Amino acid sequence: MDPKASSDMNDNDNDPTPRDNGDNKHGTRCAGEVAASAYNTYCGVGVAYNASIGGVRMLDGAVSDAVEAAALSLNPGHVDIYSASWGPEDDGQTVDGPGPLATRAFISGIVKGRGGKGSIFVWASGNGGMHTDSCNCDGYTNSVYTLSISSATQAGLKPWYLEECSSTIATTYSSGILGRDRTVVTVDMDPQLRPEKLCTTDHTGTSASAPLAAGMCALALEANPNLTWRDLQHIVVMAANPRPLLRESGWVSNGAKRRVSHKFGYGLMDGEAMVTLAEQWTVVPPQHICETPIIAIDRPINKSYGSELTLKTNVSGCEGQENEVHYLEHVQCKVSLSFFPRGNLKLILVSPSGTPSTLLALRPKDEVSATLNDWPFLSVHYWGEDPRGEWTLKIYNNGRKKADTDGKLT
Ligand SMILES: [Ca+2]
Ligand SMILES: [Ca+2]
Ligand SMILES: [Ca+2]
Repeated sequence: MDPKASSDMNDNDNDPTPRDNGDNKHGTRCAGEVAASAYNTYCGVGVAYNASIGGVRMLDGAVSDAVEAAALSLNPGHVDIYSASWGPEDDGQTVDGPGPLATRAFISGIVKGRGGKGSIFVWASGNGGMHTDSCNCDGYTNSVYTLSISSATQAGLKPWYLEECSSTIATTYSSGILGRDRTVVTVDMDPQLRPEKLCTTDHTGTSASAPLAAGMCALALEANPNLTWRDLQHIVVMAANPRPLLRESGWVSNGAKRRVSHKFGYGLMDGEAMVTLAEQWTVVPPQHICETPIIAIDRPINKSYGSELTLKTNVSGCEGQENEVHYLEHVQCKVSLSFFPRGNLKLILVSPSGTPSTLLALRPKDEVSATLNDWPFLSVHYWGEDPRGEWTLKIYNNGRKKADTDGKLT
């Protein structure tokens, strides 16, 4: 346990030991997956047992933008990887993300963390599958700066809690159907330190997947500490293995001939493949950001069921300029619109290579709100593609709920 990677934002002290109310074991369980010591006689071993680990107590009290920002920027010269298994409500009707301070914490971590190589933020993609939630409506996991991690059952299938979206980069195993599929073995919290209560065989959900990913990222950094935050994302993409997960539908081959899925990203993370790649990795050139001209012409979104609105735009990839993009990593599509109910809408972006990516899937429970305000939908599905050519955005009104008035794409 590393005090320099620890803090208690709820009680404003240095000791993050949880308050024992029977419910505050989540962080301890996640920590055990990453760094439980080798050769211990209690539970399984942590993925990265040479890593030191700290805890940030922040969710056992009022959570503000400032608290989140402080947690995400804790000692960024010392902490390499931040693993987060929390976020907005998974109720299938929320569109919410980091506030201004947390956003600055992410950017500051990317720019200044790890001596300028960039902090690694690993994020659970969310457990709202039962409420048809979309992880692209969660601004933390939908962020370019986070590695968003999904879950697969031990059989390589989609678990009931999984949220599908285009910002998920890869997957690790976790729980599935209770009683049939296994759950994750890890350290548990017992304030009395009773040996028979120090372990659990019941850690579940994408919360249990993100720490496994964080552990594998730690192994890659152990093999090669020079990796930047983008190198690590490249390594995750290249080392991910779709084969164990191919029984699930929805895989497409993108323009770089890499299979990708809205359920699992590029596939099951493979620690050995990541370490092998890390050992021989050449650091990628600086990130180029190319913005296409904003299309700011209002267009109606027809209220009738099955209506469809198509926009096309030609993209140069800033060819010939200093910020020319030779191959794609993250694609953000910022959308402002109003339509009620918002959950009726499905947004699909198609790249010049013909790769379709669902930016927003139908969310039947999202029938309380009507607007998206410059929401930066992220797709990682175009990784390695040439940006140049015609991009198509399609907006479908395919929800079952009746819309009374036309909406508007702005
Ligand atoms: Ca404390
Ligand atoms: Ca969610
Ligand atoms: Ca992300």
